Amino acid sequence: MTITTAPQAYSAGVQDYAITYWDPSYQPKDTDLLACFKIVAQQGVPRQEAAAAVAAESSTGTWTTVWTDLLTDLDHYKGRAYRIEDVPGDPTAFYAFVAYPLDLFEEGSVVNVLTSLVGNVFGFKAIRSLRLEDIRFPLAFVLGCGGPPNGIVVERDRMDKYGRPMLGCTIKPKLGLSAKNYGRAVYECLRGGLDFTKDDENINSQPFMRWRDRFENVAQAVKDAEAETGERKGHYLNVTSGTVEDMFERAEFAKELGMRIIMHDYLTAGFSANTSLANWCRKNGMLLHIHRAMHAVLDRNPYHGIHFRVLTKCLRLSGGDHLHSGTVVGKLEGDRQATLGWIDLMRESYIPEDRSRGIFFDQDFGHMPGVFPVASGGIHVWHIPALVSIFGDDSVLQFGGGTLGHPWGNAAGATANRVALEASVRARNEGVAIEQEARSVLSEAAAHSPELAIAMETWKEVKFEYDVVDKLDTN
Ligand code: RUB
Ligand code: CA
Repeated sequence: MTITTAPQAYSAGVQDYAITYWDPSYQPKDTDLLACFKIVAQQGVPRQEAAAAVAAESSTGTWTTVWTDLLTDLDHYKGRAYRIEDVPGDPTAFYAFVAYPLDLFEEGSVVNVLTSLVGNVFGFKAIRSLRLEDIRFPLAFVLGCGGPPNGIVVERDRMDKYGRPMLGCTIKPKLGLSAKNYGRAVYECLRGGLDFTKDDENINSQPFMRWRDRFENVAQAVKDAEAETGERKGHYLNVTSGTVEDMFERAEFAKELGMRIIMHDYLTAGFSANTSLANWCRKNGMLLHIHRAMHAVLDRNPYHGIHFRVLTKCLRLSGGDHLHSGTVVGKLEGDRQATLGWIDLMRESYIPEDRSRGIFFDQDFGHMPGVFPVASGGIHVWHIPALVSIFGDDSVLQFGGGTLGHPWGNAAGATANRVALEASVRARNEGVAIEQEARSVLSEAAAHSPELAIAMETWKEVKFEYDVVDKLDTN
């Protein structure tokens, strides 16, 4: 590193970004943090200049050259746009790859990485639109992050559940139930065969059900259902609050009640709160469920924002044991190949570049534990064979309406899901192509389960077949 103290080489002027920040000869180092942006430049702005401007504004640069550049080793600290690629099927946009030296970022802070990479640069006038498609976090950065407080293997032992996906349910209606009725709904779902129930993302501590009352009634329901079934059960108590002090007070109380798992809305509450809570969970032996409310604001527009695969990586580094991943088949958006890509990013320790799944870089998570993907949103018994085949065993399948909408009530809805799940897993283990054979697998199981038969009848016409807005870029 050379630092020039005499600024004799300086001449003032508007930054010609490409001169300093475009370097196609650069070979990224293993320790560099790499990013891929999808850029649509304003008319007349050359691609290299736009890519270099993004590299500059997200690292060391500003709109003009500054004499203090000569007081630092700019060549070491600057981000470099090192490659430009066409976007398949779209002549208006291009991918720009940028390499950042690791010492631009505070160790262990995804907050700091995001403030640089998706900070001011998104408002740049010379750019029509910008999307952060992927980040390669170097292993050196990964190892400085806490990651999931427990991870998949530890959670299976805690919950004493193996060889199948786990089953959950979001209690509905989303808002308005009193604490006592809420506890009753939880108990019915858990005794009927679910492993988990869940607070909805917007349940915090409203006037109709203050958090302490909810926690007490839910704790009783969990204990009663465990006693009745002889199985371990959990309810994700949402500790998200308007302040982090309140969040920790709620987390402490959940622990005092002997609860196994709590929940956090990581995007609305923010990454700093999330990492602090994950660290608390790790110290206190609590599992942490993560909801992604607000993600579609950031990730759904193919030309703007942050792709969900980036939000997935950031959450794994920040910490969480479960993360909502979409369902592919349910009521909410999720392209199949892209979803397979980000569920690999949640669970695997090494994920190679795979453009057919939208993965732009090899990603090494080292020994960092994996996160359970959570499939949730408009799913019901008919979807179970497809869900088992898409998500595999290390997942949580959650049916809100698809449990509580059962004409015979919550417990019957839960039983229908449990029977359908176990039948699907058994058929898969026997070598049946369960996605193609869904109808026969479920019908055979329903012959011995009136709860499943009624569920199949109730939701036989409910499908969510719409065009995907955020498709992978292909020709
Ligand atoms: C599901 C639900 C979840 C959404 C979140 O309820 O309330 O919050 O699935 O979406 P239901 P995602 O099962 O009744 O549709 O998991 O895609 O983030
Ligand atoms: Ca919800």
